[in-house]
Amino acid sequence: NHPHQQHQSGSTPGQISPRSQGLSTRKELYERDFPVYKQPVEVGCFSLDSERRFFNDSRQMRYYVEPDRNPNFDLRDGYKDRFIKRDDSVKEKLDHILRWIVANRSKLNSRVTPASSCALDVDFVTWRGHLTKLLTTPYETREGWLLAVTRFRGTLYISEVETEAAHRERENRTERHEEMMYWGYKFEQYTCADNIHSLPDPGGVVNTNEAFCTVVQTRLADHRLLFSGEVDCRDKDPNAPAPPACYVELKTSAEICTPKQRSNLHRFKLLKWWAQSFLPGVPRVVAGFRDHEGVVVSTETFHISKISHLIKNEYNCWKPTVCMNFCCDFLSFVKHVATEDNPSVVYLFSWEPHRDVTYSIHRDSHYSFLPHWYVEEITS
Ligand code: 0WD
Ligand code: CA
Repeated sequence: NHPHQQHQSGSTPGQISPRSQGLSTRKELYERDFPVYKQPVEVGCFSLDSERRFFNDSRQMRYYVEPDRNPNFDLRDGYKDRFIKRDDSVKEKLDHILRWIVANRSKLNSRVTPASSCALDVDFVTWRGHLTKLLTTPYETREGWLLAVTRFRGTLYISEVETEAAHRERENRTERHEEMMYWGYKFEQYTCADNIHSLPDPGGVVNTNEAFCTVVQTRLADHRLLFSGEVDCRDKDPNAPAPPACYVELKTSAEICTPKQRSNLHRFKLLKWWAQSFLPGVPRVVAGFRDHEGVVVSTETFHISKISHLIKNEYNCWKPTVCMNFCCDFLSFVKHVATEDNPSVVYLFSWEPHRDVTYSIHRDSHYSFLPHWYVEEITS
């Protein structure tokens, strides 16, 4: 049962160390041709309302309204008195995606397969944000991750577990950090309208429970993926291309005053922005640049397809192919390791910077994350 022999096509075996049974994250090992990544197709969407209730529709969709050339958005406005913050100690795991699957199962079983093999016709179900973390792993030097995996009816479900370090970070945030987390949502309020005919309402309440999520299907080499990601807004032109091509991702970032700051944006932030939007096929990111007082003084649109050219001039920069090949090899590794098809078994993959990816196996533990209602629904 040597991992080299089981390793599937599309990746070289060198990354798996036989001694540690781990997967290397060294970037040099992933510099090969860009793997096949099929154009992501939106298969559905869902909304979470101001109380975090699930709706199988696009009621929380918002529409992008291009800001002035010289915006003057005060991102601190409303932090004290018009802000309802989602309780981030509540771990929702994959629950919203699973609810979407239950409500839309007929869209997923297109092929005729024996009832026992692959009930969903996909290999992996996860959040887009978890895949973003995988894409950026070969370049990450600060934060590790924990990913719980369960094989159920042939499909591998991947759900993040908060690390000790992330838990401590969350419980010990400074007041400044808490406020800066609000700035991103406030920028959304300045640039998004509720319908194509209305304008943004900066006087309203910011409620971070609300979300619009796209559900996309795609394939990375031989891995069939189904994942969901939160989408900030869409182009309000009714003639804009179909989703996900009409979607717009919004970001805020510190104002750029020196060539060194621009270089750092390219080398570190654009990696995260590219990975997050490339995965679901969102074509552009609009960045609001803010000063130290939290006032947005300019905006800039980054086209995802142009980012790889933008960064080519940077010394020692990240490469999209390394990100995609690492993710692909990690998914192959997961397929080989997580072999027992059992909703209460969790294979816990863990990674810390400068280390290999390792795993441990947990039966009927607090790591189990597929809810009974889901297991029942899919089994029946
Ligand atoms: O419970 C959990 N462990 C997680 C829940 C982990 C990751 C995600 N979620 C779910 C939530 O249901 C949320 O609606 O996150 C959804 C968004 O998922 P995603 O698109 O896969 O996440 P990601 O790409 O990391 O983040 C997209 C946006 C963020 O925007 P910026 O511009 O900052 O990247 O979703 C928000 C945030 O606005 N966001 C979250 N919202 C709710 N819960 C979370 C989170 N844990 N993380 C980011
Ligand atoms: Ca955003």
